[in-house]
Amino acid sequence: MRRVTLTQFLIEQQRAGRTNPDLRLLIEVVARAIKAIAVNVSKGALAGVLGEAGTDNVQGEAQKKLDVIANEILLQANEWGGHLAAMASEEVEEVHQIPFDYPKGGYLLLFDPLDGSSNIDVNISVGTIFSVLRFPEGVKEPNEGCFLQPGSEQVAAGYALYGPSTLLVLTVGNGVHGFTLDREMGSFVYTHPFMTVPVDTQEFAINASNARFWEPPVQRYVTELQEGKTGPRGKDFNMRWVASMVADVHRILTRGGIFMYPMDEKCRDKGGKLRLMYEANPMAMIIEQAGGAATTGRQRILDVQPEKLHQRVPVILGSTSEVERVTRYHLEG
Ligand code: AFP
Repeated sequence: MRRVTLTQFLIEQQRAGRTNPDLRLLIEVVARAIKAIAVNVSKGALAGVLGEAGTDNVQGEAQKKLDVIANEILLQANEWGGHLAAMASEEVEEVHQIPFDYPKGGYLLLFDPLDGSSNIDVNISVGTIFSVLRFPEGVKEPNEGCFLQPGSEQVAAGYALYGPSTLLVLTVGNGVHGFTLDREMGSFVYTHPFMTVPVDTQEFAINASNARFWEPPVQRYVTELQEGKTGPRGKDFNMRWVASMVADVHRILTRGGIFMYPMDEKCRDKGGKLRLMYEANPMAMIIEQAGGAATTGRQRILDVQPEKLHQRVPVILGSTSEVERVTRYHLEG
């Protein structure tokens, strides 16, 4: 069987007019950074990378050493190539400017360097999520305003899953494609062409410890799932919750299901739990490109007009019929 690497895949996408040299370079550089993060994640205690860094990020959450390392790897890898105008990271409050000695390019890169990092110390899968936007024309100095584009404007989105194998899942607006890292060769191999969210599902993912804080539509929906064969759905459902969004979303891409971090009374004052620009938007683009749906419960995620770089939103995504049902419950209520 012909082994297609990420590089070959991207060149073929470019020949077909779906990417250009700058976007190709951007994705290749992100993939290279992901390989470096994978090395650190897999070494764990041997490299002394577990545990707290002793600092808080912009969200006031304790940073893990690997949060800081992954962030540095992504920033440094992407500064010099000339393809970016600026970057934004979950771990950095302000826009990260490209240093003066490097040329600037036409794209903006946003990322959550290590999603699910509370799972690092217990050796459970974590991930990296990224989103690519165009740098608006006519703007001289990149600022926060340049980033405040709805998710529908993304030109590419992807994630890396550091699990038993390291996977890179990517969309440039032409379906969702998965690559597995061949550790010996050091290259990503095209292993999952045109991934689609299976339509039929019997699995849901939600942090059920928040049940008493949920809004009535989510209470209603989850209760119906739990009632299984004896309830209105007439079939049993199973529940999974990894608490690494990347791992939960990847499972849904592979075998279907619905993922919810809905609005609840605990996170209402923040607007939700997950971040719009570098968690919800890229995952929503991937899920839609794979034939699924993604809403806040009240609105398509990709239509949300961002107001702040580190804005949070409720997230409901996965198999279309399930997402539509729970969204309908919100709109009816
Ligand atoms: P951390 O990166 O702080 O571990 O947060 C992970 C996350 O943003 C997302 O990946 C999970 O789905 C969600 O939070 C888990 O939240 P709970 O800890 O409330 O279950």
